[in-house]
This record gives sequence, structure tokens and C-alpha cells, in this order.
Amino acid sequence: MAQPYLGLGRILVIIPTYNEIQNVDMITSRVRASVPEAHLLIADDNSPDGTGKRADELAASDDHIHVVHRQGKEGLGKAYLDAFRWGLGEGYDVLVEHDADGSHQPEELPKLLNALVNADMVKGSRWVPGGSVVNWPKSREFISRGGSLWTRMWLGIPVKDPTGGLNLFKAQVLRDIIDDISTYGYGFQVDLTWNALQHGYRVVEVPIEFVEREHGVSKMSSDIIVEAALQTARWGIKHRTEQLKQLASGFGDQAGKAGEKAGRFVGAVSKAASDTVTNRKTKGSGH
Ligand SMILES: Nc1nc2c(ncn2[C@@H]2O[C@H](COP(=O)(O)OP(=O)(O)O)[C@@H](O)[C@H]2O)c(=O)[nH]1
Ligand SMILES: [Mg+2]
Repeated sequence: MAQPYLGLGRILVIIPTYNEIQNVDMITSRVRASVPEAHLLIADDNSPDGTGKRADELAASDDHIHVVHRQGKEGLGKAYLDAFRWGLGEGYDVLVEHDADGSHQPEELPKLLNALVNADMVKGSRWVPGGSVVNWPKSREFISRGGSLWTRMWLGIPVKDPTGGLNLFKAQVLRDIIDDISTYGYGFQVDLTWNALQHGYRVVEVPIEFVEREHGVSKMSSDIIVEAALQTARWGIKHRTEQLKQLASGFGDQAGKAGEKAGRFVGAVSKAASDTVTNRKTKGSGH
């Protein structure tokens, strides 16, 4: 049976890389096998280990593989933004964020793409029922769960895994939000999710199994965590202040409406009373 996602149009799976020479062949072949219709864009930050050169070789032998070479390491957010702009410029209908190291499993892409048929953005989620992490150090799980809690507390969004990096977008969502994205480390994922929700788009979480990388090293750093935490708190303060303002003006409106109602009631009572009085008077005067 044909997969429902085939109706979504042209798909681009974006893979940011920095020193992923041990993973680049593995990830490209798995994506190609699992979603053969999709194109792949490797966004490499001039990796010293030669990942970009290897990506060029892969692209030379497969017309579904493309490469964007960036000047140097600027964080995955900037690499993704360049890749999104490239993909939108080339007219892709669906753009997918996907890590290179095997933590995101390409075999889960058909399920996620099918969920996008009835959504605007789909997030692969570790923290919804059915989602899981494999071989992740407890410290990383603590940071991820803590980050989710922090984000939900500030922004009040119903998303369980806002920092998750396996995200799928209909092109229109990115066209609308791309100029508002201002975070480039891991807060980038929250930034995208928050902006999509703020624009009224339907964001759906789908459970995934997240597997810790076997080769190469993580580029996660304490700077990245701090940037994400502070930026989320800044959005949160703005958001909560606006909520308070609305609440206050709501109270004002409610009070105004209550006052109006009370005024109408008092008016009606006094009219009824004066009618009664008038009637009485009339009646009285009749006697
Ligand atoms: N182009 C580019 N890719 C990056 C950068 N930082 C991380 N990545 C890629 O983003 C993905 C996730 O990064 P990773 O280090 O595995 O983060 P972790 O899974 O949170 O430990 C991998 O494919 C990395 O190669 C960067 O500065 N530039
Ligand atoms: Mg990783």
C-alpha cells in the first residue's frame, strides 16, 4: 500500500554535520533506504575530519544527495537555517531535521512523515508514551527532562519534548517563522517549536526511540545549555507578562461588563419600580 506521506510532495531530509566522518556513510545510506523518494542535504561546517569532502563524494554518485558547505563551526542552528533557506529556495514541500550520529533513526521517518499529513509540524518525542532513550547517560537524560520542564513552565506549551531535534515541517511553517528564529544552539529547537505554535500551527508529537551515538563525540556544551535556558526564560517572561496584561484587561472588561449588567439591572428594577409606582399612582389616581 502506498504511504500516505507520498501525497505531501517533495521531501528534504537535512543532516547537519561537524566531524561525523564515522557516521556520514551510515546515515546517508539508512535515510536513502528508508525514504527512497526523499532528497538529502548535508550541511557541513567545514569539518576538520573531512566529512564535507566525503559528503561531496556521496553527492557525486547519487542525485538525491546534496551538500551545503559552510565556512566554519557556528552551531547547529545556523547550519539548519542556511539549509532551510536552501531547501525553500529549491521548492521542497517538506523539510526534516535529522542528526547524523544515529541517535535519530531513519527507519522511523515514514511513521513521522505520515503524521505530518494531518499536522504542520511533527516532533519526534522521547518523552511521550511509547518514546524512549537507549544508552543515554543519566546526566543527559536529566538535562533533557529538566530542559523540557523548564520550557513548559515558562512557555506553558503542551509539548513534552520541546528540545528534541528530530523535527518535520511543512514548508509554509518555515517560510513564516524563519526570520524570527534567534537562537542557534539547542534552544534553536525550542525557538522553532515556540514560533510555530505562536503562529497557530498544529504541532504534533510522535514517539521515537533515541539511541546514543556509537561513533564520534557530542558537540553539546554547557554554553549551549545556558543559552537555551536563558533564552527560554526571556521568552517566558515576555509571554507571562502578556498573559498578565490580558488577564488584567480581562478583569477590566469583566468589571466593565459586570458594571454594565448591574447598571442595566438597576435600570430595569428602577423602571419596574417606577412603573409599579406609576401604575399604583395611576391606579391610585383612578380611585
Ligand atoms: N553543521 C553543524 N552541525 C553540528 C554542529 N553542532 C552539532 N552538529 C550536528 O548536529 C547533530 C547533533 O549534534 P550532537 O553533537 O550529536 O548533539 P547531541 O546529540 O545533543 O549530543 C549532529 O549531526 C552533529 O554533527 C555545528 O556547529 N555545525
Ligand atoms: Mg547526538
